[in-house]
Amino acid sequence: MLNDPVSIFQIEGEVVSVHEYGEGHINTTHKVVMADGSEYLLQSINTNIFKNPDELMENIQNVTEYLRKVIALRGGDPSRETLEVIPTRENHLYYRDEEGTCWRMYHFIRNTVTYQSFEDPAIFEKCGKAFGQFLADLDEYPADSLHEAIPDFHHTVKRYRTLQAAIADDVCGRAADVQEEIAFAAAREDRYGMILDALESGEMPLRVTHNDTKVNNVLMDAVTGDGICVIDLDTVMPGSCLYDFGDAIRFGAATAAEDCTELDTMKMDVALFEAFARGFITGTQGKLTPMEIKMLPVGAWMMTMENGIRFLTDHLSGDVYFKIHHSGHNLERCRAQFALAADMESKMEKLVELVQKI
Ligand code: ADP
Ligand code: GN1
Ligand code: MG
Repeated sequence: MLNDPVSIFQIEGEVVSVHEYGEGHINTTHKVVMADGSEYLLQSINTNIFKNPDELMENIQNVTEYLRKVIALRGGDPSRETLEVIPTRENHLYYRDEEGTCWRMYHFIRNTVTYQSFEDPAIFEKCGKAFGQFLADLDEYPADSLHEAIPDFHHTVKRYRTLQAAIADDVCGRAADVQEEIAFAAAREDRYGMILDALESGEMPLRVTHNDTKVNNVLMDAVTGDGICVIDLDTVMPGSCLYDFGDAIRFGAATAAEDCTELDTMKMDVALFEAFARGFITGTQGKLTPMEIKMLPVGAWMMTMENGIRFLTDHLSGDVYFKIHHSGHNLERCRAQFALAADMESKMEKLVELVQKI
């Protein structure tokens, strides 16, 4: 842990507490409380995953600066509706300690909550609106100026190839026990290129997207429930709106947790799907093309399969990517994702009808 954040970052006063915070699988987050009641968010960046923290932080700084202007122009509150990086005393965007750990600090956005799941479609609709609005706000952002923090992040075909390589290597000797999951992924191989093909042929536009729209990556107002601020901007890169829509549905419209072990409880809630879709389409302010709207349900399925494939890959590789809380955790996550994808398949026609109607 950092000894004295005040000596490192441009904040003043006396620290009264620092404690671990949030439920992310990648970075480690702390909330810092000061004697005068002000609060900050201190994060160590996972540099196993984000190999170039300079580029990463440059992306975040540029995107948030841009968003502040857009938010002000549309009459919003830039201090609450986007992240603000607090630089170090030497004016760097992050601090590298003696052990090589990289730390960054943000203003803490108060009076907000993050949800791990939703029951009320009206609140989930607000979450959809926030993610849709995020795309609309970045609609004219110069995509070429973004560094690609993780190349091929949503290249589902390559994600599947990585799984195949992990099966072949079988470094932990776990492949024999997961034949059912391997077969589930293999049976769907011909569909993993659906979004990539549409992007490549130009049928669907490449946009600046968030790419990690797990619903706990939007801060919601504690009183009104409105989606206030989209956070976790590490993976903002060119992509498809289907990735952002899809990942949020995968996590937030599921009837059980991402790692649930009672697989028959893992379904997609159609009412939640519909609410989120309405919010998302509204938030994007007419920017989505008819083809994108039609393919939104495919995005949800693709992101669910992709995460299942990634969890299975990590299980086979010895749990080197996602934080786990117990042995076998990534396999549980994989199974839950595959159960959810199977349920989505059975509802696909209905979902396509729904988004057309919206
Ligand atoms: P990870 O990449 O590990 O998911 P996040 O950046 O999403 O890390 O942060 C983890 C959690 O911390 C979030 O889900 C949210 O609850 C909280 N959080 C992050 N940034 C802020 C902020 N600026 N203000 C208030 N809460 C925040
Ligand atoms: C990670 O950082 P977090 O916990 O919001 C991951 C996502 C996965 C998600 C699965 C950079 O998201 O891609 O969908 O876990 N982020 C990265 O829960 O790999
Ligand atoms: Mg997060």
